[in-house]
Formats: sequence, structure tokens, C-alpha cells
Amino acid sequence: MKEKRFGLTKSEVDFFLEEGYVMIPDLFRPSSLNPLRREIAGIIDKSANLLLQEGKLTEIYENEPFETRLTRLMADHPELQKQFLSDIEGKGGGQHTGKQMFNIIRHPALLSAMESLVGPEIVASSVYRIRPKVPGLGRGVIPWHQDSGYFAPHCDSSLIVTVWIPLVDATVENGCLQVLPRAHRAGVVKHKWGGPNGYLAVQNRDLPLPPKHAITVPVPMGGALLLTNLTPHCSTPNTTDTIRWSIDLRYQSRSVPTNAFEMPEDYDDSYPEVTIACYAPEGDFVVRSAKSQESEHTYRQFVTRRKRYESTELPGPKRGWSKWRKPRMPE
Ligand SMILES: O=C(O)CCC(=O)C(=O)O
Repeated sequence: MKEKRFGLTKSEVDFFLEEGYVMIPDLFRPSSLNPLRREIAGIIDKSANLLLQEGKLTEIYENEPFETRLTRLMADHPELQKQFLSDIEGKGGGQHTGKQMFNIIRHPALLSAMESLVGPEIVASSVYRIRPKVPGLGRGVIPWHQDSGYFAPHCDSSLIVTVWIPLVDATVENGCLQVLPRAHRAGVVKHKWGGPNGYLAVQNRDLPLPPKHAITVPVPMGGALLLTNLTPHCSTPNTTDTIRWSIDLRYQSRSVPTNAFEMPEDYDDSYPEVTIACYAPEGDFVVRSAKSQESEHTYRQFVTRRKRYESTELPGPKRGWSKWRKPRMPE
């Protein structure tokens, strides 16, 4: 069965540009996400079985569903939490290069929606992540930030669209995202390193609008929340006993600085700063090109690029953010 969507409507595009976000409830058929859910479930299964063989755990909850298995495993063995998270997506995040992940990143309905925002020459920006928001695991709660806070400053005025896709229904209870509407027009605000749960964060007083203006955005499975790189957003606690699984992907026009056409060893000091990728440590890749279809990266090329960047450890963008200090007065 075909997906029903092709591209965004004019009112969706207008809403996105005006408000800095738009929630599309029916981007995919929910069942289109099942292969990726199975791929991630397979990693957890492999990881649990390996730890069982090594004698590090005794119960692997084989019959537990995707929404609860990791919670059960982590609750029994908090000391293995980091291990499970790094098995799912690698130490620094973004190192999962499974075929089903690639298929979702290149999903035709998603790329058509992106074409409505960034045009027909589409690069998947290097930063994509899998996020299991496990009940009670602090790391899942992410403070206010703009994605540009992580990117190089010469990309501040370029559009990089974040596509946040839940792999379960994302609700107020299990910790969907909050956004500050229209605040993307303020440009990049001050961020600090080492905010709540160790993340890069904007203190409430530095937000373009007070957080009381925040909008909470539940997203059903099959839907997606689209954000600009300047839209302040945060991720709320999961108060349920099931995992809020999601992925976040990013897309930009090929005309935005990118490393999609080079390997990490191609860099040298002579590179003009403005041509360096917005997030240079990880590899961008071409997902749609109307002009030259042959430049679209195949699955094999995608894996090679991601692995090569992963093993090179290029430095991240320097923005000069200072350290977070706990405010003396509650904000
Ligand atoms: O998935 C989450 O809870 C947060 C995601 C996020 O903040 C982001 O993708 O920038």
C-alpha cells in the first residue's frame, strides 16, 4: 500500500515558517515504522544475549515487547545502562547504520515533505539519533536548546530541518517535546554546556520567550514534528512505565555547507571556514537530487561514510559556550 502523502500543503509550509514548527500527524503509515522497530529490537536482543553469555545478567526478558524490554533489563542492571545505550547507537550517538534506519531517512513521503521546505537537492545532515526515553532514566529529559546551538556558527542563517519521529505514540505522559512558537525569529540565543542531565542548554532567562508560552506537542505513531534549527525545544519526563522511543533526523539543501562530497581525510587547514559542514564530526549524505540522481548515496556508501567519519574523530564546532552554573534563585 502506498503512503498517502506527497509533500506538505501550503498551509503546513506557512505554519512551519511562521511558527518554527509543524506537527504532521500522518506522514507515514504507522506500520512503515515496524521494520525499524524490529531492527532496534534486534540490537537489544543481541546485546542481552551477549551479556547473558558473559554472565553479566541472568534474565533477558525475551518475551517483553519493544516498549518495555529495555526498561526491565536496565532496572535489573543499572550498571549496564550505558552499555545498552551505546550498543543501540554507538558511544557518541548516530552510529547506528542499519538498513532500516537508512530506509526511513530516505523514505519517499519524508523526502517529499523535505522537498517542500529545502528544495529538490536534499542532503541528510549528519546528526541523526535514536532516543529510548526509558522511564526514570534522567538522560531522556533534555533541557531547552536550539539545534543550532550544536552547529557551526556559519550555518546559523541556513535552514536545517529537524524531523522528530516517534516509534510509539508520543504523549504528554511519556515525554513528548515542547516548543516555543515563533521564537526561531530571535536567532541563536546563549547556550551553556553542562545544563540539566549534562546537555547543552539555554537557561530560562536567555530564552526568547518565557517558558510559559511553550506548546506541548504530542505526536501519534506515523506522525512527525518538524522544527527549524532555531526553534527552542525541550523534552519532558516520561511518567509512564513504557519507553518513549523516537528518532530525530535532519535535512538541509545541498547549498548549505556540507561534507557530503568529501571524506574526513580530505580536510586540511586551508579549508575556508564557511565551507566546513555544519556538524563536521559526522558524515552528511545525499538523499535526493533532482539534478544528478547518481550523486545520491547508496546504502553501502552511507555505511562507509558514517564509519569513516566515526573512526576519524574530527573536532566539533566551536561556539564558545560557557559552562552552566546553577542559578541561585529558582527561575
Ligand atoms: O527526543 C527527545 O526527547 C529530544 C530530541 C531533541 O531535543 C532533538 O532532537 O533536538
